[in-house]
Amino acid sequence: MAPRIVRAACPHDCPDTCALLVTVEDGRAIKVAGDPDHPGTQGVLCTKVSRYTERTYHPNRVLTPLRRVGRKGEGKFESVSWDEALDEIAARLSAIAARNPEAIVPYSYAGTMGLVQGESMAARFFHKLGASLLDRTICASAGATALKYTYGASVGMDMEHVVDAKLVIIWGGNPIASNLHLWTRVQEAKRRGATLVAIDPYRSLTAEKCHRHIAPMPGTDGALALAMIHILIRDDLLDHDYIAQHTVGFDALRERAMEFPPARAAEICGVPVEDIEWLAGLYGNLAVRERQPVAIRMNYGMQRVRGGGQAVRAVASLPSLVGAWRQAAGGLQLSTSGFFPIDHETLQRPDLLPNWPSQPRTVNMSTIGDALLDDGTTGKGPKIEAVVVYNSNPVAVAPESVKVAEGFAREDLFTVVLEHFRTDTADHADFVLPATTQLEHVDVHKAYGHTYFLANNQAVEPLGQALPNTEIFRRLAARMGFTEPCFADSDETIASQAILREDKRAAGISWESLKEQGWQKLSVGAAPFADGNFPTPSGKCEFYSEAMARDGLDPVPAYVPPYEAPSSAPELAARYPLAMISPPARNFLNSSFVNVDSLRATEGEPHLDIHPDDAAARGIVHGAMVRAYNDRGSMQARARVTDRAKRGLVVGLSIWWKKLAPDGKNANELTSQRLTDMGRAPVFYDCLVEVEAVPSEALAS
Ligand SMILES: Nc1nc2c(c(=O)[nH]1)N[C@H]1C(S)=C(S)[C@@H](COP(=O)(O)OP(=O)(O)OC[C@H]3O[C@@H](n4cnc5c(=O)[nH]c(N)nc54)[C@H](O)[C@@H]3O)O[C@H]1N2
Ligand SMILES: Nc1nc2c(c(=O)[nH]1)N[C@H]1C(S)=C(S)[C@@H](COP(=O)(O)OP(=O)(O)OC[C@H]3O[C@@H](n4cnc5c(=O)[nH]c(N)nc54)[C@H](O)[C@@H]3O)O[C@H]1N2
Ligand SMILES: [Mo]
Repeated sequence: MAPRIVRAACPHDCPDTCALLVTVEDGRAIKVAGDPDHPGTQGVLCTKVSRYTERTYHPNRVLTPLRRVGRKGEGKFESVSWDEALDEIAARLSAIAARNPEAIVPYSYAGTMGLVQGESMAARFFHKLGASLLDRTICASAGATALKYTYGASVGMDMEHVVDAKLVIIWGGNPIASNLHLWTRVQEAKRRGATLVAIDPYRSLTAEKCHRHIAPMPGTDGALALAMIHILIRDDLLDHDYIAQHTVGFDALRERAMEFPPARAAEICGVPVEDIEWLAGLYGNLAVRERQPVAIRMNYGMQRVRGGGQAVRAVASLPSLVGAWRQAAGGLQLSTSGFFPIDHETLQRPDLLPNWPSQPRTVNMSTIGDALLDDGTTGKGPKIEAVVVYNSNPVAVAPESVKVAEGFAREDLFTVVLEHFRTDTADHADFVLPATTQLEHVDVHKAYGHTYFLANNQAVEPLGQALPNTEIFRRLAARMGFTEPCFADSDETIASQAILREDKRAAGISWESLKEQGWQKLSVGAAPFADGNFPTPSGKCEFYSEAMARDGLDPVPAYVPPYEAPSSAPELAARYPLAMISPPARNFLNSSFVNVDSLRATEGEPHLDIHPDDAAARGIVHGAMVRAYNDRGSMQARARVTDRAKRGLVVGLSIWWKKLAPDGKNANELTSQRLTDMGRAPVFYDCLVEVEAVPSEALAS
């Protein structure tokens, strides 16, 4: 048979959400390529996803249901039939639910971003069951909450226009690793004369290619942004008309910014005062005096600290002060997901909850370690008796993972994991259920870095006995006696339910047209906030937020210092003087792909980048094995002595599978379960450690 090409979508948690063309020959996917016609993808894929077939046909795919035979965490399983597995799971969940369904917790994140495999049948199942709700905070909720208060939703400029910007500020992001298709456009902007600036404590792959790199200590961006606002006001680099017509709370913002003269911010951030003056001057002059487009690509790296939400609010105020929104190539983007009209109610059916509209308790995924170790007497609801994990690998990705692993190792916990592979989490499961990959199922996708809906048509039959998440929950629902018609919806039906077609942004877009064409752009204007019209209660950009005041938060953008920094925790900093961050490695996607040999080979082994002065003070030489530690845990890594890490900072690119690391540990052994100022999100990059050389006889084998 001649090869055929199937239109698909990249399922991964990345702003680019690429349009794929899958070549299928004799029922096997032989190639995954980027769609040359999709304006974002432009025919190019990242190294990881161009290797997608290596992942799908990986020899270690879980292809039958597995039942645990060893200790929890040991990873010893036997194959069982689907009937055996589902019968026993349904019986166990029914027994727990009969006592208290809130003792059951679903745990999922963005292993696939698909609306069908990500949120539909599973959500219906757990709603009907009355299980605990999961607060999905592990990535973006501090920034998303801040945007909601400031702009009204996760909305921003369309990066297709960034090629025409004259200044591009990449703030807390590393697009070469984590937003590759934006980088292509930013380079085009550079060719057309734009100045590129990176704001990042680390000289990342991206920062080293920008014209200027400003390196604040982690968690200090709020002070930096407030000092920029100070300078814009001081030097009258303001779009007074835009401020008057399309913002609220300028006076309050001015008052706050006056507390942050550049010299103070320079001290807090550990950056030269000239850098702040230069950046604010360039930004304000280009936008206000020369009427040139200035763009900020903010990313999630900067909100993984205590003050992450307020920092996002401060940065998000900048484009409104200088009227950058007036031009399509100006403004700011953190996320575009709020533009997508999605029918979450139909997908998830919250009305199936037993006591709808009253809600069961909510468990925050970012503190799953503490939640699993809670004995049920602390007032936070019943002791957790069962966890069903899908689309996530919490033992590797959730903070303070010593506790997460301890929780998942509880012998009295019943754990089911739907997975492609035997991850660190799957090793703790009572049952591992084989899930299909993106090539083996149907889905529909929105994006958070662009404004296209995408279809994922099924390219090949499921491998082995793998089933889509939806089908696994459909079968479980049947066994639990759930008879609502929505439990019989096919994946095609669910895909067709996802888009709110009456919303004018979805004009002309339906599942039928999407699966034919592969992708379709939302109707969102080129400069969506040129005339204000922010989706806030006031319709304006809210420097001052009534809603925040009501929610007990500081209603004006503020600087909230990190939990763990010399200024806020001197005693802790005396013992653990180095700030550690663990942002994504280029060849991994969170913890996905770590087990693809060719990609892991490129990353080599876990590394820790440390400044030459900090290394010398500890007798650490380049290439030595080191141990980073604090009161929560430790991990080993190979030292790279480099001034990419500024003084006082160490960087361990992540997220390694623990069992593929030399000592069976990763960066999350060190991170804490404390939460951000808003959005209840984790503070992965707000983490003090000490580092020591590992004597060679103590090396983990
Ligand atoms: N290759 C690859 N791509 C990915 C991912 C991946 O794991 N691998 N993950 C995906 C996911 S889930 C997400 S959420 C995004 C994340 O991607 P980004 O939003 O780009 O965020 P991070 O990668 O967390 O961090 C980006 C940069 O922020 C810097 N940073 C850390 N702390 C601070 C700070 O306090 N202030 C400032 N200004 N900068 C700071 C880091 O040094 C890093 O270089 O990428 C997605 N894309
Ligand atoms: N130290 C540190 N920790 C971090 C971060 C960091 O920068 N540093 N980043 C954080 C961020 S931004 C995020 S988003 C989280 C990410 O955390 P997760 O969303 O848990 O992401 P992954 O680690 O990629 O795990 C996803 C799992 O889902 C599985 N999967 C994929 N598709 C399917 C499917 O269709 N069905 C089923 N059943 N399974 C599927 C994959 O095999 C994979 O094991 O990690 C967070 N943790
Ligand atoms: Mo994320």
